[in-house]
Amino acid sequence: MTSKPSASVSDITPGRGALRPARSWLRSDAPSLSLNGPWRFRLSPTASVARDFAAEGFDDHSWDSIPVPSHWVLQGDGAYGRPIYTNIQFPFPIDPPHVPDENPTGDYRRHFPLPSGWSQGSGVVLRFDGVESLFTVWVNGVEIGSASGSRLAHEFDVTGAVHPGDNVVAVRVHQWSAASYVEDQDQWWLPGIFRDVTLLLRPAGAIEDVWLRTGFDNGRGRLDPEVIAGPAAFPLTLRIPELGVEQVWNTAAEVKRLDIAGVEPWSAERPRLYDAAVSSAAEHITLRVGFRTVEIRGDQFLVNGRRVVFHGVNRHEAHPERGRVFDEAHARDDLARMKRFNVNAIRTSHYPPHPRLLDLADELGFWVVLECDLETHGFDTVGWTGNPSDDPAWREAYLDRVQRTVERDKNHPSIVIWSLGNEAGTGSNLAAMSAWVHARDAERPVHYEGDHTGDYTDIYSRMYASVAETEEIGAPGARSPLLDCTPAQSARQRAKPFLLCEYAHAMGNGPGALDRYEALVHTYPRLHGGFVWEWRDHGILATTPAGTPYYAYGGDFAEAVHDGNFVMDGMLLSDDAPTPSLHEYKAVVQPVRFAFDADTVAISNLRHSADTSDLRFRWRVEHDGNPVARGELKVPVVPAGGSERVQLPHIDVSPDAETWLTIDAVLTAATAWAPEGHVVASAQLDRSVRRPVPAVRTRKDWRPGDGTLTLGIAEFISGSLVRLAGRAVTGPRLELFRAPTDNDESPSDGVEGSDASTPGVANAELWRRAGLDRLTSRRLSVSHAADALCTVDRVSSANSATSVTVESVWSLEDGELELRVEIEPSRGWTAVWPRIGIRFDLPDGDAAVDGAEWFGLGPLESYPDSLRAARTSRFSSTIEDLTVDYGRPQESGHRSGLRRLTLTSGGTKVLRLDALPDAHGRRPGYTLSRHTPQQIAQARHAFELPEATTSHLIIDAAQHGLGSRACGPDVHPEFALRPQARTIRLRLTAG
Ligand code: IPT
Repeated sequence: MTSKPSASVSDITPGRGALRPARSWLRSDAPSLSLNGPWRFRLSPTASVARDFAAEGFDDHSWDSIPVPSHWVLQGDGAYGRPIYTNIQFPFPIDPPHVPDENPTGDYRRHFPLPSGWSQGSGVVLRFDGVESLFTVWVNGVEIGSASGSRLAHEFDVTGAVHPGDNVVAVRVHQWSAASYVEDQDQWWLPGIFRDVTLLLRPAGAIEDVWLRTGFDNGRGRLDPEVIAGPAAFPLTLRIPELGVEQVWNTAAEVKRLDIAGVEPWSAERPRLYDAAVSSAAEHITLRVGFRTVEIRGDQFLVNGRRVVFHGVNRHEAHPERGRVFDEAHARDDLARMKRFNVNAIRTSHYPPHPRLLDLADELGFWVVLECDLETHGFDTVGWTGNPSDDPAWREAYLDRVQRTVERDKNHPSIVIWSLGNEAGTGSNLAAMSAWVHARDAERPVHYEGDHTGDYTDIYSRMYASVAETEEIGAPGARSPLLDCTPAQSARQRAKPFLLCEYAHAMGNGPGALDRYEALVHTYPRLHGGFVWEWRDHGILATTPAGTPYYAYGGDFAEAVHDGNFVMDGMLLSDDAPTPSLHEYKAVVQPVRFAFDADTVAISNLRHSADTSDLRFRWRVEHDGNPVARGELKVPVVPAGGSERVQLPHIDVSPDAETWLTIDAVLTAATAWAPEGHVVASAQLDRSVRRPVPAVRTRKDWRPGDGTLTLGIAEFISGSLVRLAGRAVTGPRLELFRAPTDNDESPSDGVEGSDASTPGVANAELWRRAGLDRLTSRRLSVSHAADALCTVDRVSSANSATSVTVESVWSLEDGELELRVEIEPSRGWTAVWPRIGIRFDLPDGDAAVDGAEWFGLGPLESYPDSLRAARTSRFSSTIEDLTVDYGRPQESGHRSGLRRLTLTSGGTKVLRLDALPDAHGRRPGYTLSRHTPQQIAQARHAFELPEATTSHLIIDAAQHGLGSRACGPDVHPEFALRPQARTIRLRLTAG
């Protein structure tokens, strides 16, 4: 053991002894030895345990074994503590740079044999690709150094410490350190050695670093190489066989720019890569090069001279069992899924991912905003007092972080923007990071959202701006001051390209209004799109004491402070299932758009640079959802930015069914991310003839009755329905409640939308106060007419004076049973309503109602501000598949635009409902579920829902929109459901 001063957990400096400058993560043929695998492991509750374990001869036989890479809180079934989820909050006292003495500390040890021949004349480097949060390394008892920067690579020179034969490496990892104050990202705190550990042989004449910067201009590629190598490495050869490049450099001075003809550019759409190699006599390094030029021209961000629109997602490294431990197959599947859903960009929120992820991004094609590992959000709680971003003591740590970020990943063509970090306030250390990046890489712009006034960044960026505010930013004539800006600063920001680094918070059921943001991007060229928050839920796979698996969120591990299910805010569920929001996103951002007129369709290509030669255009005609004709449209190849108008096929219009034409743009050939025939874009045209809706028959012969009778397939006792088509059924009862979505549960900031009159209060709270979840009713009257029954009920809730009058008329019309429900609110209702619906309960009896077939909008759930993925056709589903298993149970399953619904039981048709449009032509939606909204609202997880014995059908005249108020704008007023009178008309027949 040496007496070198060791790192203390409250050291602000970024460790001691790691190699600098940082360098690229390169593929080399120099020998290496992976130290991944089982390590000996011991966890201590404090940082102040004896360090004797680092000694070479220490006996670790009594220790446990843990896999590297892993997070110790996800190993050993709770034996090593549990994950903690916080968003902004620090899970320790705000006492920078100190952390509590209660500081879980993991000691790791393993032996490794030094491969023969490694110790002669060569260097040996030990690389850690990710350790959370502060670690110290010993080799054979010699302290090598320490480092922080959890998602950054750290290399140590261990040449003098290793010896032939058996060696032992020991690593001490502290969960908390000064660095935790600058790693306060919204995610699980997951300590441990969670990325690869590798021993690298550095031969004499090795190539230390290579950077092949590229550019592209009109078919010519520019290659601007930078090589860091000692004189012994020369001569060096650069080879790009496919381009006929073979360049020998005898000295460092000869390393010069190359101009190459006949090059195809790299883009996210056509990610053309060329294999390149840089070799010395001692080492052969291979890279994949993509030629592209990034530039800002005026207020536009261009790649290869063309404007880029980011249809992006924020991507965290999250896996339900592995946490932030990289799983390449899983990551590749995720990226392929992004491509299938028309996602073209990734922001690596909020730290560099595993280095391989960027190889995948280069290869599959994404515009990447690569973000540094930096966030100090918790200082917001104390008005940013003591924020490291503006404290000179932290300058070196900030610079070290951004240097490690840029150096590691600089070779990737997919990276088009560097981002300094997230939610770290503002200050001189951020400005210093930006200055360093500009000096090191003059070509890629620097992004940091927190620089609201644009003092040191190149792009204007915001998060969660409303549609109206985004328009104010983009519109040429707009003058209103921007957030935190003086008029002059506003003008400066308006002169830059704008992007939404986060928008459309996808927590639970939502977001709404994606299409409104998208429309702006195509109106105002300064607006460059954005990145949805976020790609996937971060649920952690856990089991209940009864053995039921579920996805845990904040609070499920008994954390002292936590932020609940705010970590379940992705477009993908924890188990990789895309939510309807991802389908909506795909439809909203589709790169090909269709505009119909009488007998032609204009097909526009909104891509960056790729034409449509990879697409075929299939069409089909359906009558009431039944296919009657199909074919293929002959469409000339449409260049990027172009449009072609083509003749529609002949459409056979049905006199007595709805006639719909659907056009799908599909891939002509399989790609790395989708099979042939994959639908990239689609559109529908309604060619139905208008058919009259049967008029409501007015009856004059109403008389009081006892309400016990049979009308066709319906049986009533005391005015209440008891059976339909031979099945026990109760209802209809007024249903105004929906199990609040995460957006419904979020307090209003009064900015946009429905209840700006009650800032600071969640809609769900207003609904509970009004008793919408506990309605009671009083029957006012029951009357009979020939073939008809009418009931009038007054529906209200405890301690409420507002009410709704519900008149239900059952009658036989043209031999069919019709139900007409008139819903009339009293005066005095204030807040929005979640829904205006009627509910039928269908007890299981001998056979549960367990499926639905319908003609209407589908196949997935849809809401008034999220309708773009829905199409009009015929669909069927099991009752389970109608509901999305959101991380926290909530409203789900509403299908809009209903025409006809058939309930099924074990595949047998039980009951058919035809929905008639109301006097304004509006159609209802339906929800079929095994639980009531009230039951769903009580459950924090799906496993808490009661055993179901009844199926529930709700026919909604209307639903409130979704919005994205959990973090962002409320439901747009157009889609907010104000209390109002509505009519529901159904025709019911036996299955
Ligand atoms: C924003 C964060 O940048 C992001 O990490 C995430 O926490 C998101 O919110 C919400 O899920 S910051 C917020 C104060 C707008």
